Amino acid sequence: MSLSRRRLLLASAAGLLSRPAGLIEQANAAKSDLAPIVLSPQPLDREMPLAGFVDEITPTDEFFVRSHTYIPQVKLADWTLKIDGLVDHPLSFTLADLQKLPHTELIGVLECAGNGRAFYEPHMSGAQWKFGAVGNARWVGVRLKDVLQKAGLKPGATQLLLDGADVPLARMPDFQRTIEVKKALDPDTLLAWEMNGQPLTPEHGFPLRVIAPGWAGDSWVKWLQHIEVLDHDFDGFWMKTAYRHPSHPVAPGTVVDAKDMIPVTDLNVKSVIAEPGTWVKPGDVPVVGVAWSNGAAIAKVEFSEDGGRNWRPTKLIGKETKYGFRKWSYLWPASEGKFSIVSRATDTAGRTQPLTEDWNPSGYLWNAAQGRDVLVSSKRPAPEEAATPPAPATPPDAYKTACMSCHDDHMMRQQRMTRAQWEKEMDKMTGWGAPVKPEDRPAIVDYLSSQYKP
Ligand SMILES: Nc1nc2c(c(=O)[nH]1)N[C@H]1C(S)=C(S)[C@@H](COP(=O)(O)O)O[C@H]1N2
Ligand SMILES: [Mo]
Repeated sequence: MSLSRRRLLLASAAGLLSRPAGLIEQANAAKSDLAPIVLSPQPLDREMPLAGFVDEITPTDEFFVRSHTYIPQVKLADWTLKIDGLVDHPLSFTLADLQKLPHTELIGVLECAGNGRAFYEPHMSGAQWKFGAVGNARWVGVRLKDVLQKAGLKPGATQLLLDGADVPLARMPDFQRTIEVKKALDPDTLLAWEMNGQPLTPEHGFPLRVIAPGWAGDSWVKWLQHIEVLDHDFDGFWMKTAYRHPSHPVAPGTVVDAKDMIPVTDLNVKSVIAEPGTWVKPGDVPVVGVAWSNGAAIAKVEFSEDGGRNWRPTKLIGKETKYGFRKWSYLWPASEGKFSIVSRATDTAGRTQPLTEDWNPSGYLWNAAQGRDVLVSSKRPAPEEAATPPAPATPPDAYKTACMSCHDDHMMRQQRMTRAQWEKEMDKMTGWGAPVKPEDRPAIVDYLSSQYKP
């Protein structure tokens, strides 16, 4: 469905269609708003633009994609799910075997732990996600608990090691994650083969992925092919080092001791304004958006036109689902001027979005209420003169072999790091097998820290 059509349906459903002509004009002006934002084409990291938040269920082709390595093309005929380790019966399932178990459907938000990383100061390395590394889908599959029951957990089982069919680049550690047996036995934790009524696409984990509702995306393992039941914590890179955040607030820029870092699990309460975009005509302007939390229902969403000084109640619309997006709307009497519009959600567990975010070293779980500029004017603003970017410096030849064998310039262009941060990144990447000759390293770091600085 086209964006303009979606907007009209939405506005009329919400009883907001007071100025249809203006709405159509504005919708047409903003059609390009729906193009996905590609942070990195290979490995694919793609974010949903703000206009995508008009939907309660995110269409699959607009849904963000986050992959640490290249997307594997799994052939169903060659694929099985193996379960072994601390189980009574090690088993191997085909997709048809799994589909004989009772099916469950769940509507749930998948959000990357790094969503909002771009807003942290000081900046840190990693994909510079803004708002759209999150979506809400209808997932169908089996309960993980039913699958585990067939295999039989042995006493002492504490963790499930989950591995997908993706293969790491160079010496980068394989993406392997664990979840506690307690989360695995939760009746809402699924192994899903369907997203929004269709088989999973390769990007989203065909043929099978983990659905860990209420938890950040790093636990939602894609292309799942192996579950090993363990009686201990797993110390692979993606558990022991990555996806951890401080157990207590730290000053921005702090190097946090490993013993004070805990795994990222639950999502934070959060909301986003889908509409209006950057320009609207004065009048009663329909403001719409979504809110979500970690499985606690949304109690209220408030709206501010002045950067969070004064708040107005909004109306919760659509359907309440435990783990899904909750839509909300507000009819904003907007007069001419420039505004900083913000929304703030509160869940039924009493959590509210903060106005400022506590910093953490990897930039996880941003949920501060985030203001955004909108111009209210009866005249369409002249398109902004795109500033001519300075001609890029010529990278040293070694940069191409060292960095561009796995990455793409897109990844670099997002980064805004100090020389010390680039040195640290070089240590990590050479450790993972980036082909860097020691004598070439200073020139590469010179280039990176002069081109991609704070
Ligand atoms: N096997 C595997 N599973 C994975 C990943 C991955 O790189 N490999 N990325 C994870 C992360 S960090 C996120 S945020 C989600 C993204 O899911 P999506 O691409 O379907 O939106 O998948 C998770 N599952
Ligand atoms: Mo993620």
